[in-house]
Amino acid sequence: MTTTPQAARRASPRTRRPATPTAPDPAAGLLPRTEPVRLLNPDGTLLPARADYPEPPVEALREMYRRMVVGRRFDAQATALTKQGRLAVYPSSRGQEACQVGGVLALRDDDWVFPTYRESMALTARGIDPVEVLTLLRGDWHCGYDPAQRRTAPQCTPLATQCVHAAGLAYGESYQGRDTVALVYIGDGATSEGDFHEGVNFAAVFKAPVVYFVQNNRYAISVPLSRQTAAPSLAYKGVGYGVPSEQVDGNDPMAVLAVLTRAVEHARAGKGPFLVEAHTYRMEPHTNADDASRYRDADEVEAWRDRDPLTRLETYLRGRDVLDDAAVAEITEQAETYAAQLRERMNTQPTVDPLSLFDHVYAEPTAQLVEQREQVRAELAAAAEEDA
Ligand SMILES: Cc1ncc(C[n+]2csc(CCOP(=O)(O)OP(=O)(O)O)c2C)c(N)n1
Ligand SMILES: [Mg+2]
Repeated sequence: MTTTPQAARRASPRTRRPATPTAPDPAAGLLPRTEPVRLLNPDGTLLPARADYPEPPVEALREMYRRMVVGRRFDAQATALTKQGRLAVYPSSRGQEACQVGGVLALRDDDWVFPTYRESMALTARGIDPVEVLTLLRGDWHCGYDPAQRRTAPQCTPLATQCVHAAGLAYGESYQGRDTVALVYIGDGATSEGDFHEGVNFAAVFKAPVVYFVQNNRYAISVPLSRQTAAPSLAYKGVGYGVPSEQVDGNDPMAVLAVLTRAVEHARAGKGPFLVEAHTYRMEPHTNADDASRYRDADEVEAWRDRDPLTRLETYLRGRDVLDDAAVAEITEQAETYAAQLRERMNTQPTVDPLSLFDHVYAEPTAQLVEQREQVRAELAAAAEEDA
């Protein structure tokens, strides 16, 4: 016997039609938390433990503190060297120590770093000779260290181009079966550049193991964040490319290390790129050649002084009994020695062969380059003859 639909409805009047199943939101896993991850309060006290970001080992945090102290001293010394005419220009990262050092500590030695002009401190924290780091800013040579040997790209001045380089390198590494991760340092302003979007998109499509680490220090020279983007935060730029992201308090060293460690693990596990935005602040002008008082209030700078990443970590480590006055004095002394040696070595003027300018531009020099090199050689020879 067949039953009509009407008869069936009459037979069970209380039966409800099943709700249309809603598909899970494919973007849900990609969005950052609405609040930046924070593990330490600005006064150095510990926040309640969280399962998603466990506290890094205390020995790692102590080493992070040491490198931050030495890094800050290096930074002050480099700024002083510009005043003595020993450096052409220096972009300070004072205030950004947690990011500078945290990015490096989250990596293995055989991972790659793609820095900008602001990452001198990160490079010294990676163990690169500070004189070699400052070679570019002294104007002697494009890069003072061997990028292949140090697994560290030359510091990049054209904004965001390193995003594309890193995507290519990381893809190449994974293509060859290696589990290398590339970490890209990039500023808030540079996330408006096409190369940022192209790099992130390529890395996402080809699952390249890259961590894009945005140091949002609130300014791109004089342009404040409010004129840079209308996005809820820069971390949200990941979702459009299918890249998971996170925001972190960039002045909380513990949180920066925890978040970057997880981001690096994600990339290394073959899950593709990860985007981290660190909220921090550039305490000094853009470079020694900039006057920041023309575009920001002293009150604003003062307010950020209370969120200093060094005192925050120091207070925490003292509370854990892994740092005391004697240990702080020893680390401070190490930093002073580091700065004194740098000062001394930077007082020696390097001899640079002007013709070396033409080396390494291309693997095989072009005809034009050979011609230009010959022109410079002839001019130098003529000048030497005049002097004789
Ligand atoms: C392609 C390109 N455009 C413009 C510049 C000039 N420039 C140098 S630094 C800078 C600001 C970058 O700001 P941000 O990305 O926030 O990095 P920060 O300097 O704050 O670390 C600009 C516009 C450049 N170097 N490259
Ligand atoms: Mg900036």
